[in-house]
Amino acid sequence: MRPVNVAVAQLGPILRSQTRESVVTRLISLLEQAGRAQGQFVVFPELALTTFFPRWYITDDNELDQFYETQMPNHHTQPLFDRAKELGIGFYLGYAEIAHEDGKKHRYNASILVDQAGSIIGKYRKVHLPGHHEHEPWRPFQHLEKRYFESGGEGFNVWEMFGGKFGMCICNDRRWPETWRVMGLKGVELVALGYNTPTHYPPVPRHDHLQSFHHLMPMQAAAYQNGTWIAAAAKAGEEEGCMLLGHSCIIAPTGEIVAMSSTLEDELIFANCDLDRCLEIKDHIFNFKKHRQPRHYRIISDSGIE
Ligand code: CDT
Repeated sequence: MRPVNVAVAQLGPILRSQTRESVVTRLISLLEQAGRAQGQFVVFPELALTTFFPRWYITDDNELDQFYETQMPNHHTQPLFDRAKELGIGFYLGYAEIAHEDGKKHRYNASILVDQAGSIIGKYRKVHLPGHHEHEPWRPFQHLEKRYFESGGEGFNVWEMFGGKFGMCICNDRRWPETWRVMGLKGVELVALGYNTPTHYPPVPRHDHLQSFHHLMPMQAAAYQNGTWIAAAAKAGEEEGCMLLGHSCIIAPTGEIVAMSSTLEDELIFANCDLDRCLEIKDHIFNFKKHRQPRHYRIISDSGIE
């Protein structure tokens, strides 16, 4: 057995006026609660340090920059790293990143894996950016991720943690089978992810009642088809007039939901995830070496849409 006691730390709304200090205080409180329940690894949401700012069309770069981190950890988040290290808890955290690379300024929707010693051991930059690039005033709220972020260039990786292979993705990535299969091919055993999912989808409102289904169904399938645990943390509830989906969850490699949040507020859910249970799938029904037929799958990576 390789058990890891995983806690998903769902966050309720974060208002635009709320400071980083007040948010980090909430994160530390959740971390400490997780520690009291013997949690070893805590998953926080996507863009967990601020409100979900892509809902606004912001034209002033200085104003926009306020939502991003230029360093991690920094003076706001250092107390979270320090407390996690004291408690010996690892964590996943999503945030908006400004990186200066090749003499240029880049913006990413990023996440990190922090080990029990408080060191960043993995970094991921969101690949699948939903929404739109230009201001679309007909929408009740914007979803300007395509404007405010570049798609990450490093793809989907896995890192050694807790004696297993941990992966990361962010929100919209969870809907794409390729996200999971790439990590699956790298032997992933637990994928952490955060999300901000509005329950109203302005382009196709007739799907609004399916938001939870469309959140859970691809992840349950992905867990099963790749033999991995999935720990998914929402930013939930009514945030600045926009309702965000809850249903943070932990999914077993069998595809079964083993824990799910029941509020739209700050809330912890737990599961003792035995990484060895991945073998029930990886060694049998989805034994890739024995059963995959990649020669028939080339169109997926070669071209995209025909
Ligand atoms: N944050 C994020 O990726 N949200 C999207 C909303 C889809 S509609 C633009 C999601 O896939 O949940």
